[in-house]
Formats: sequence, structure tokens, C-alpha cells
Amino acid sequence: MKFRLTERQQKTIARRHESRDDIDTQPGTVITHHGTELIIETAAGRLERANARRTLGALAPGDHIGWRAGEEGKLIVERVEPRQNTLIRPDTHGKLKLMAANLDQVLIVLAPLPWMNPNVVENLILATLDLPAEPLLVLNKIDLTPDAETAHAMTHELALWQAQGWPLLRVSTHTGGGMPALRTALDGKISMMVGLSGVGKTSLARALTAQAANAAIAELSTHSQEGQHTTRHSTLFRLDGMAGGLIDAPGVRDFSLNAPDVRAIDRAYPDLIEQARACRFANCSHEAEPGCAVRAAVTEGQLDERRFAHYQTLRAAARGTEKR
Ligand SMILES: Nc1nc2c(ncn2[C@@H]2O[C@H](COP(=O)(O)OP(=O)(O)OP(=O)(O)O)[C@@H](O)[C@H]2O)c(=O)[nH]1
Ligand SMILES: [Mg+2]
Ligand SMILES: [Zn+2]
Repeated sequence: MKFRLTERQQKTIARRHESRDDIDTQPGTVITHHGTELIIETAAGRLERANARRTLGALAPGDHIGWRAGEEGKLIVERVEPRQNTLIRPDTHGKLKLMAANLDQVLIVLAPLPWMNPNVVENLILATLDLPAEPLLVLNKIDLTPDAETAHAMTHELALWQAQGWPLLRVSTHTGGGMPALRTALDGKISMMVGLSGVGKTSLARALTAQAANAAIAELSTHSQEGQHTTRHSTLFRLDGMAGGLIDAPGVRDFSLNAPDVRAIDRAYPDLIEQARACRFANCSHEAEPGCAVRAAVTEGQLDERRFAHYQTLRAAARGTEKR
């Protein structure tokens, strides 16, 4: 999982928009794409099919672009504006793919079934904070009653994340419960949904935006299989009666961070950082040093053991990349 472009990639992208500045274009936003075929939204709010100039490289939902009418009425995207941030993720072949651009908020969509590994949730929170964007935890399918073990794990982990100050909303697309609060949280922002396949991201998009039922977009962005519709391409939907937009995306299975940044890790573990201030050594690694307040807090049950273990795993990964 990689959210940021390398400096070289950023420079390449910067050069690309400079190169088309001479052409007179109209402003628009990328809604979705399928290969070189794009659907863009014009400033007037119309959805149009378009093709991007090949030299622009990959475009993604949320990209602000400049387009002009080409021959035979086909729109041509000539430029892409500098990006506030980019969400990048390996595709099924392991190739890094631009999933979305210019995000204000990332909705980490959870459900009792399937319940996501909490370490993966924390990787998502970390990556969101690193964009930077605001994380919003959304627990969907609250109409379902999970088995006792899942219920216990859910209650425990959700309380931990809330204690770090990350907001949590509980909703059900089936009953409509919690949906007004979710609407309010989305107003005026560009938000992207991430979560396991089957947690109900597309169902949420349909509940919140009339556009998500648009047949032409649905055809481009979904793949149906055994009666289930799996999202294949990220798509930006405009929210009914509100500013901002919601990006539906394919489900993620894993969310490992290949090169976490030490400061980004610390931002995702404020509880640990707070305890670490009481460690005897300022550069304590919380492994074997005497006077380690973090290890003491874990032993006393004041700090969550799983969170501590995952923090140490992330820190080890960060040290590994620093040495290289
Ligand atoms: N019980 C219950 N089921 C729900 C709810 N929301 C969605 N579902 C069901 O969950 C299943 C998966 O929903 P989708 O919206 O396709 O899930 P998704 O996250 O978009 O999945 P991918 O596109 O594969 O990533 C469907 O059968 C939905 O009917 C809910 O609030 N309660
Ligand atoms: Mg979907
Ligand atoms: Zn320590």
C-alpha cells in the first residue's frame, strides 16, 4: 500500500501539466475511467465521455482536468491540475495504480460480516493520516447480530479507535439507521470509501447518491459474478443535494504498508506516544530497555497488546527501509 508518489514521479507529473498550458481548455473533474475511456463532469455538472491525451499518464476519480471538444464531438482531456494528494494501490498484478486524487476524507467501511483484521484497519488509518486526509470509521450492517466472539472483538477495537479521537458512525443501508449523520459527515468533502469486499460500499453509494444508480456508470464500474456485483473501478458520485462527492472503490483484501514513515506511524498511535514520554530513555525502542513505560503500560493492561505489537511491526518495517 502506497499513498504518496515519489519525488521523481511528482516531478514527472508536474512536467506533464506544464506541457499543455498553451491549450485553451474548460475545467472538469474525472468521475471514472475504464482503460483510456473516461467519464468526466463538466463545470456545468454534465457527465460526458472523454479520452485523455496519452502523455497525461493515469487519471483517477477526483482529478481536476482541462478538456476541449475534439473532432466528431469527442471530448479530449488535455491537462490535469496539480494534485492535493493521491491514493495509490497495487492492482491484482501488483502494479501500482492511481485510485483517486484530491481526497479530503477516507471512509474506512467496516461490517460485522466480514469483520476486518484490526491491524489492517490501523494500516488504513495510518495511510489516511499520511495523505493527509481525515479518517472516518463507518460500521455498516448494524442490523446484523454477529457471533459473541466477533461482537466482543468489535466492541473492543472500535472503543480503542474512538479513544484515539477518530470518529465512528454506525449505519445500516438496509434499515436506513444512522444515515442522516453520515450524510452530514460527507457534506462539502470529497470522500473515498475503502474496505473489504462485501461490507456494503456500493450499497452506501446507492443510498447516498442517485447518481450511483446511473446505468452507464454502473456498467463501466462493476463486474457481476454469481449474482454479486463486485466493484472493479473507482467512481466519484455527487451527493444528492449537497456539495462534495463520494468515491466508491473496489474492495481491498490486504492493506500492508511497504514503506511506512516513522512520523506517520506515530500519528496513528497517539496512545503509545503519550506513554512513551515516561520512558527512561528518550529514544527508547520499547523492546528491552529498562524503565520502559510503554511495556509497563501493556503489562498493566493500560495499553492494548495487539496495538503495541502492530506498532512494533510497523516500526521495524520503517527501520528496514531507512537502512536501505
Ligand atoms: N444486512 C445488511 N446487508 C447489507 C447492508 N448493506 C449492504 N448489505 C449487503 O452486503 C452485500 C455486499 O454489498 P456491496 O454494496 O456490493 O458491497 P461492496 O463493499 O461494494 O463490495 P465490493 O464492490 O466487492 O467491494 C450485498 O448483498 C448487500 O445487500 C446492511 O446495512 N445490512
Ligand atoms: Mg462495490
Ligand atoms: Zn519505552
